Amino acid sequence: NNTFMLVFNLHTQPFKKGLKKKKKKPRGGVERGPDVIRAAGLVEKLQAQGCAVKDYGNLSFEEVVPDEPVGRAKRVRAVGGANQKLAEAVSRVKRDGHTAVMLGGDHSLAIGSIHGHAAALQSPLGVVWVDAHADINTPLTSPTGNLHGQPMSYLIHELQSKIPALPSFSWVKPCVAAKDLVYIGLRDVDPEEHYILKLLDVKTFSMTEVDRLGIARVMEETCDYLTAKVKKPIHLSYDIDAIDPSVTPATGTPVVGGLSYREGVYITEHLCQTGLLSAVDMVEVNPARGRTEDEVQSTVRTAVDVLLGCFGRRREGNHPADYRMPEP
Ligand code: 4U7
Ligand code: MN
Ligand code: MN
Ligand code: MN
Repeated sequence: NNTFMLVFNLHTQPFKKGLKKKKKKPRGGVERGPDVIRAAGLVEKLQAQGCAVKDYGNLSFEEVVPDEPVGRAKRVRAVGGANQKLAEAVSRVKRDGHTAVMLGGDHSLAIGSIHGHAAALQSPLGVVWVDAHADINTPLTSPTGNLHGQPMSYLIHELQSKIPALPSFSWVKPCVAAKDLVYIGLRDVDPEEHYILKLLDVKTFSMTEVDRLGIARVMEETCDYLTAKVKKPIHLSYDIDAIDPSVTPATGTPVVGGLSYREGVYITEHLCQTGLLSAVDMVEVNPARGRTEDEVQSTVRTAVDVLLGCFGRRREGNHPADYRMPEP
């Protein structure tokens, strides 16, 4: 297994004002996700299972001040600029033939991550979006103005006529066809997003379908659907809030009724064995949102296990191909 890994950090949400006053020791926000995932031993564990890993460290971005809202959309210039930088970095790593892993940070990093991935390929890519949310609001439909609820809208060809011009977003070109996108785990979809999903006939496996079909059938159908005509490289964008908050509570927008730990890991085991997994985002791990250290650890360990599953870890066990039993 000769996987090369890229670890990036992108945070696009500011510290909440007042956090420092309320809590004696501010624990940081979603921008601390990558460091707690590293501290849980991600790189070492991947190496132990035979992956060649390179940690590129955190990408750094300049503060953009002032970054006044554009309509309702918040922090547009910072997020646009940061994603442009991320996209270039991801492209470089993909052109070198490696698998890219992006650690967030919030889900707005998928704009640069998927854009950079697509730009490096000669052919279209398939996107598997594992999330409680659809993250397909346009800047004009978004009820919150938060860009982490909008990334897919900028990337889908079919939505381009609905996207207004935004500062620092002119480089973003749509690069995913609506038919090449599959959602898994949905259970908190805004009415405007639901309209978009129906309008574009996007393939969705909400928690209702996970309940009805079981995760094994969901994954078979996901892969059959994406590879029906050609085997496309897969971009997995994994929001930790897809998993139930009883397991992964340390995240910004937890929603009850999510995937179990086992379902969450099964998704990655299945995608790994297709051999098509080409890039992975792991986003929305936010240590500041855990109420106890146990809550943080449970969230972070689950995120690590999800990533290990992407790179060959099996629950039945693993052994190196060249293993020899000791002779007496
Ligand atoms: B996440 C929301 F309105 N839909 O657009 C929005 F409910 O990356 C939530 O999936 C988005 O965590 C959640 O702000 C973004 C809201
Ligand atoms: Mn998300
Ligand atoms: Mn989400
Ligand atoms: Mn969120």
